[in-house]
Amino acid sequence: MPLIFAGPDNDDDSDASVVVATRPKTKRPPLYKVMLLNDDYTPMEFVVAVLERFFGLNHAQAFEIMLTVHKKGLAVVGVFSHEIAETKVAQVMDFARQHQHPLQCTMEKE
Ligand code: TYC
Repeated sequence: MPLIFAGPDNDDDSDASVVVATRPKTKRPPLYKVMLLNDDYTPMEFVVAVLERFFGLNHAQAFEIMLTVHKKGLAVVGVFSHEIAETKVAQVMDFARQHQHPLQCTMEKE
């Protein structure tokens, strides 16, 4: 037969604090895909130069991604935090505008 004691507690802590295990909410920030779009006018060498300059790709990697964009219409060139993605898009768009090429670069939540 269980003995249930329902009287006042006697643990000397005045019931002042209750420790509850919690799981800290550490939601990782969302990531953004940065994409390059194909067009009929931007020279291939310019796109390769953009990929080397702003995305740290070597020449072979840059050429391969440029060809993917050329054939498929677009490609993801990197995945970044919102702030970094915005910066990359702005850098590419500014550089393309300076050289009067219609190259388009966009970002999208992953
Ligand atoms: N289609 C372009 C050409 O034939 C090359 C190109 C590749 C343009 C990738 C844009 O994002 C691009 N000159």
